[in-house]
Amino acid sequence: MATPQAELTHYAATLAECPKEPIPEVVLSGRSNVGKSTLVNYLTRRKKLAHTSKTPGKTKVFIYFRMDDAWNLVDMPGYGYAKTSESERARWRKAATEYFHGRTQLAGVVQLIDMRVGPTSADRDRLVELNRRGLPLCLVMTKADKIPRARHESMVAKHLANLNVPPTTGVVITSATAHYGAKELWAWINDQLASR
Ligand SMILES: Nc1nc2c(ncn2[C@@H]2O[C@H](COP(=O)(O)OP(=O)(O)O)[C@@H](O)[C@H]2O)c(=O)[nH]1
Ligand SMILES: [Mg+2]
Repeated sequence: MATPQAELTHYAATLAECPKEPIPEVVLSGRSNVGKSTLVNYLTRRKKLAHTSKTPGKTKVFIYFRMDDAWNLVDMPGYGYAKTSESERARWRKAATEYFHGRTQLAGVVQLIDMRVGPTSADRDRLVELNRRGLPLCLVMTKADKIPRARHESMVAKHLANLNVPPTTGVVITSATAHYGAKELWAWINDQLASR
C-alpha cells in the first residue's frame, strides 16, 4: 500500500474548533511523551511533519493532518504530564470527553502505550472513556526497540491482561526508530476507514 500524501491543515483546542467537513478521522491518543508525534512522522514517512519533543506536555491542541485529501489523522493533546496544573488537567479532560462523545467523524482510536512502562492509571482512565462510546480501538505498544525482541510477546500479553478492553481490540507493536509496525497499523487504520 502506498503511503498517503499528508498535510498539516488545522489546530483545534476544543470540539467546537474541529474542522466541520464530514470526512472520517482516526485519532492518536496517549500520554505526553509516549510517541504520538513521532508515530505521525513514521506513518507518513515524513521527518518533520509533526513536531516531536524531548520535553513532554507540549501538544495542547488537536492537530489535524489531511491524508490523501480523503480523511484526517489527528494528533491529540497528551495527558499525564506531572507538571500540568490541576485546572489545566481538568480543562483537557473535558475537551477529550467532549471530543470522544461528540465527534461524529471519528472512525477509530489508536491508543498508544509505552511498551516499557505498560498501561498507567491515566491510560486506564482514557480507555474507560473510549469503551463507554464503544469506538473501534487499536492499542499501539511504542518504543519496542527498547525491549529485546524475545520479550515482546510475553510483555504485551502481560500488559493486555492488565487492561479491560473489548476482544475486538487491535494490537500493534511499533518502533519508529527501528522502523517496524507501520504496515500493521496502516492495515488496521484502512480497515476502519473502509468499514465507514
Ligand atoms: N527509542 C524510541 N524512541 C521513541 C520512539 N517514538 C518516540 N520516541 C521518543 O520519545 C520522545 C517523545 O516522542 P513524541 O513523539 O514527541 O511524543 P508525544 O508527546 O506523544 O507526541 C522523543 O524523544 C522521541 O524521539 C520509538 O519508537 N523508539
Ligand atoms: Mg506530540
